[in-house]
Amino acid sequence: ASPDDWRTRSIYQLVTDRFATPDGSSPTCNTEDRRYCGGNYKGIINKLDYIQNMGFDAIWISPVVANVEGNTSLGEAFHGYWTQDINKLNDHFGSTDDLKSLSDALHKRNMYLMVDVVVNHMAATSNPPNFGSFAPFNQQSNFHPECFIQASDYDNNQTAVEQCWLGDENLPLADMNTEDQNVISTWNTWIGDLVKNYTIDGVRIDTVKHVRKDFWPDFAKAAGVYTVGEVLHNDTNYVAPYTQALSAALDYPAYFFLTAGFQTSNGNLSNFASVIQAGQGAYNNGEHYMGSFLENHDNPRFQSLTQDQALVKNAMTWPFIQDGIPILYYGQEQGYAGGNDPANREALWLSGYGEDKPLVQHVKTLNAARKAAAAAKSDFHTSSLQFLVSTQNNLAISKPPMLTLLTNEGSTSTPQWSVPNAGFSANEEVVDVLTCTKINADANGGVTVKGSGGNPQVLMPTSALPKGGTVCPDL
Ligand code: ABC
Ligand code: CA
Repeated sequence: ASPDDWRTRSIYQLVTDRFATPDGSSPTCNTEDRRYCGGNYKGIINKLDYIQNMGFDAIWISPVVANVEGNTSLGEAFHGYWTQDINKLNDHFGSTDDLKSLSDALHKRNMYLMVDVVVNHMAATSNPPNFGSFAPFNQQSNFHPECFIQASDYDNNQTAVEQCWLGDENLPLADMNTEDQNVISTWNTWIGDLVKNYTIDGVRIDTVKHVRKDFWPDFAKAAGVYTVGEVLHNDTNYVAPYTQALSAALDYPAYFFLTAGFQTSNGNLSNFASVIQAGQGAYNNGEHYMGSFLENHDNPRFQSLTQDQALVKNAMTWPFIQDGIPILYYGQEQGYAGGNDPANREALWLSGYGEDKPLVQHVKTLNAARKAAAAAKSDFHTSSLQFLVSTQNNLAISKPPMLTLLTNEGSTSTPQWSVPNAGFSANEEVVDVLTCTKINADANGGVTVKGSGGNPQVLMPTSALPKGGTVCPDL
């Protein structure tokens, strides 16, 4: 599927080992142990209703290829990022047929499959690595000479970031020689075949800033589908060139300012707005096609930063009302609060998959409102949002027919937004889709809104909402 196909989608990111067991059992899963817990492709297939009921129409799964086996200094390769053999699947997650069945099951539901891929390195359990154990890259010359990336390299030595190694002495991530013609053509052939064999719709690419930029366009072309790159950096100017090399990037700059802005009333939402505006100017297609997220498997969950449910709801709202593609990390909807890796990779079965939880409902409404907005206004996805209010504590974000009101004042506050030209028609009836409360715009199409409990509001004209739909069915 192309970037344009993906832009209307909403992605549920899951860790394959931690999402669902094939028989629906609930084995213990102590995240600190860093061991396989038993989730797999069959488990995912059995729980697609749960994902689809929330309104997601795509999933992003863990890397699929064969990894380091057994225990290491950092546990087992349950996350899938420690490649050994790129031509075999990780059989902890199921067989070739199981992965094909997952792809089929998704497509029957008109859902997309995104697979995570790692090109930058292979993982070793000794130093120096036993290069002969890698397949097909079994020669030392397939790799850059060993040197570990130092923390200081990230700011001033891009060559080291690209050609030195991630990992450590105990678990070196042997860095591929992505300047070597044979390595390059092997990777390009491999990605084309992988996408074809499993009918993959999109690719999330790991460690993108660790490979020279001009490696990526040919790789993306060989993939032939939407490619979204992980460029772990907080600066839009650093991330921007990668949005030329791939379809788009994960919106890490937004992530850093989103979490900082909403985790306390001392956060600064106007700084957050500035970063989004910078992205609208700097990225290849503005913020369109960027992967927008509040949580992922590498960072502490938002609820490990604050438990204030109003702040949580505000921050969670952002990915669903903006220009890019929303991504929700599994477990966020169940209120999971794990801190840094590995604590943020909890087994979802321990939650019971309750669909009546407040944040499950929140996500469901947001996905449905996004769909309704696109159905009501044909340029919803192609238009670029505008900040009509941007102060330290409040934002009003216009993406017609939606006007989203966010605040970081917290659950004990009574937020207020005054938006003189909100873009509605004179006196138009609008509804906050999160509470189904109606108000009327003023004679200039503006609104003055007094909220409660520090909650966000997502206002849409009543006329833009289908009667009997998921959003406020009783209007
Ligand atoms: C293991 C342990 C962890 C331990 C780590 C050192 O080793 O589990 O507890 O902290 C996989 C596994 C991990 C495992 C690693 C290493 O392999 O999932 O559990 O961690 O064995 C991707 C994936 C990630 C994956 C890999 C490796 C790469 O999403 O899941 O990890 O295939 C760097 C890379 C980034 C990578 C990330 C984990 O490490 O760039 O691609 N993610 C700075 C650097 C970043 C760096 C980050 C974390 O630190 O600039 O490049 O990411 O080390 C902002 C700045 C940023 C700064 C952040 C922290 O602050 O703008 O630049 O990031 O303000
Ligand atoms: Ca590299």
